[in-house]
Amino acid sequence: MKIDQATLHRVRLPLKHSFQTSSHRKAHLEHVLVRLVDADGAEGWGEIASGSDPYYAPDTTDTSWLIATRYLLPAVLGHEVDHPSEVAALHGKVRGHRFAAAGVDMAAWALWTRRRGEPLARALGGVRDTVVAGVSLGIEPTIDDLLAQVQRHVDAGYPRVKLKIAPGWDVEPVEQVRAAFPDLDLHVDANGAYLDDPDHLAVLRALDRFGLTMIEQPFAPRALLPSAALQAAIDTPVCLDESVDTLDDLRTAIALGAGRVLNIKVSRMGGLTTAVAAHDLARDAGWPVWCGGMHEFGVGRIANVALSSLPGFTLPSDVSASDKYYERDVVVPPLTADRGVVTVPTGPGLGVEVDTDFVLAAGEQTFRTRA
Ligand code: OSB
Ligand code: MG
Repeated sequence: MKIDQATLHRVRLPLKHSFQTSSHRKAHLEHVLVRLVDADGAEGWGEIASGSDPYYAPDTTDTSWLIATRYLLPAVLGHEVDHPSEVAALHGKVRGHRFAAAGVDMAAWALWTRRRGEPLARALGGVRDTVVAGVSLGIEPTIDDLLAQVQRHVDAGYPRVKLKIAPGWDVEPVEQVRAAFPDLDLHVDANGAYLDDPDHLAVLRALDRFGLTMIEQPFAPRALLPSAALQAAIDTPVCLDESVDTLDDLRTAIALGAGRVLNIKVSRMGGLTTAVAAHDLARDAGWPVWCGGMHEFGVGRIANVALSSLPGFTLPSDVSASDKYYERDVVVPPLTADRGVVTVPTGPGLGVEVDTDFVLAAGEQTFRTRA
């Protein structure tokens, strides 16, 4: 296929319930939808799920927009590719900016599979018709508010709940949630907020007694040595998120024993192509994986669902139904979950339609063709 046209659409959606991590609070998301059109007029959509601010990753909505328009799209437009995995090599000189690259990669996969009449999940190597979704819950003003949020999502049937933690909001909320939900599949995510010092290590070790499925990203992204030392000292598996941007990061983490579980985020790793390769590497190392979310809109979340149908995704993914996040979504139909089970689309490409009227009305866009 030859990618002839590209359009970027900046879309802002308010969150139903604002979300706080160890580093920041957000009440809306501002993602960039990527539309690629080939020489035969077929189209594919991807999503650049950068944050508005550089608090999870260095990327932001603005930096991703800049890199996509100035570097990635010009490198891709007008080139003939036989397979979406070739797209990354076309802009291979660009360092970092994986969120932007992920949106382009995803659109190329969506386009290629749609042309072939093949579901995205099957093309990626998916083997499951349904995937299990968990929910990720932010830091709440009080523990009672948190307990109410957990109850709501348990009542909706989600079988796994992840709690954001931060120094000062850790042992106590986890202890109370565990006491109220003794059998729940529960895990915590620190987004790198803990230091390799005695006070923080004591807290992390104290979390070991709650039967958590994992402690996600306790230390800063590059702090793999403290992560390996913690993993050696506790029974709870350590899961890596921000520490693994590339396949080389993953090889290093595995060699060091810096964890035992991998959160694969399509955005963080630069696209579906690398996400599948990370899945393969983790499987060879005996690390179970799951697909993390960036509060994606329907386009990115459908891609996450397709990815989660691969065999190594044995833990629930952050692919909650659209109504967990937003009043309305950018795809039709929106994603639904039945007691936490999401059906993998079987139609060609993403298997859902993008609500183009809504996306076109949503705001800023830029159109590019071959120079
Ligand atoms: O660490 O997984 C994370 C959202 C923003 C930044 C970081 C993270 C998250 C989430 C969202 O946990 C999960 C979801 O999309 O449901
Ligand atoms: Mg995380």
